[in-house]
Amino acid sequence: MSRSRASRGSVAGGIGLAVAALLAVAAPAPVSAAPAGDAPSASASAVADYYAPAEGRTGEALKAALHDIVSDQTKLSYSQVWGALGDTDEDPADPDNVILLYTGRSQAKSEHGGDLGDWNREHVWAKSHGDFGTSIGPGTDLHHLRPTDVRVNSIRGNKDFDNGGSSVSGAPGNYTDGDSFEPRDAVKGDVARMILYMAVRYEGGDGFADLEPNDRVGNGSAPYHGRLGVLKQWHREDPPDSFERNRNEVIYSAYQHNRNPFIDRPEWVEAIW
Ligand SMILES: [Ca+2]
Ligand SMILES: [Ca+2]
Ligand SMILES: [Ca+2]
Repeated sequence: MSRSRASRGSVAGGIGLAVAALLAVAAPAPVSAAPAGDAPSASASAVADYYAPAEGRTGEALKAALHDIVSDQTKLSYSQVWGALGDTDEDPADPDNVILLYTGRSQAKSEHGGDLGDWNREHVWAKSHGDFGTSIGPGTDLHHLRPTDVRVNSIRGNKDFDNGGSSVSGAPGNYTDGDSFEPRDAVKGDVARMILYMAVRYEGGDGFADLEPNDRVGNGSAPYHGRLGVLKQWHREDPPDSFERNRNEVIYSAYQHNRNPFIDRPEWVEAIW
C-alpha cells in the first residue's frame, strides 16, 4: 500500500523523494540528515517495530492503531518545555540558538520570555481550541510546541490555518486576516503534520477534549482546527525535511518517547483523511 502511495506521491516531487527515503528502511537511520540535537536517531528497524501494529491498516482502523502507539509517552511540565525546545528546535548552524517557526529567525536559546523580541512557546494547535491550557497534556506536548517570536505568536493568536490575508510585518511569507493565519512556505507542512498528530493523539481520554481537524475557520473554542483541505495541501507541498525529522527524533529519544507518524510516514495522512 505504501509503495503505491509513494509512486503517486512522486508526482509531487519532494514527497516522492521523502517517501522513498523513508521506505529505504533497511538503510542506517537518517542520522546523516540530522542537523542538530544530541539524541541519536532511532534505528530504522526500531521505527518499523514502533509502527508494526498499524501496518496494513487504513482509515479509522489506522487512526486507532496510531492513537494507541503514540499515546504511550512521557509527559513534560510546561516549564520543562523551555529547555526541551532548545534541543528540538536547535539551529543546526549554531548550538546556542533556536530557529523560530514563523519568522525563521535564529535566536539565542536564552532569549525566551514574554517581552517584545523574545521567543516564547507557541501552541500550533491553539490551546483555546478544546480549552486544554498549559497543564500537563496537550498543552505541554512538544510535537506541536514551537519557539516563535512573541509578537508574531500574538498575531497568530488562536486563528485557524488557511491561505490568504495580508503580509505579517516582520515575518516575511506569513499572511493573516480576521479568521485565519498562513505560515511561510517552509513550515506549512510542519504545521499540517503537527495538527494531524494532535488529532490522532487526543481522542477524548485523560480528561481532555477529542481534538479533530475540520474544514472551517473561526472554530473559536471548539476542539477543532481548520482547514483540513488546506492542511492536506500544505502537507503535500512541504514534505518533511531534515530539521523536522530531527526534531521528531529528539522528542522520541530524549523527551516524550513517542513519534509523529505523519513525519515518518507521510502517506498516512491520505490513508486517514
Ligand atoms: Ca481567512
Ligand atoms: Ca517544512
Ligand atoms: Ca482526535
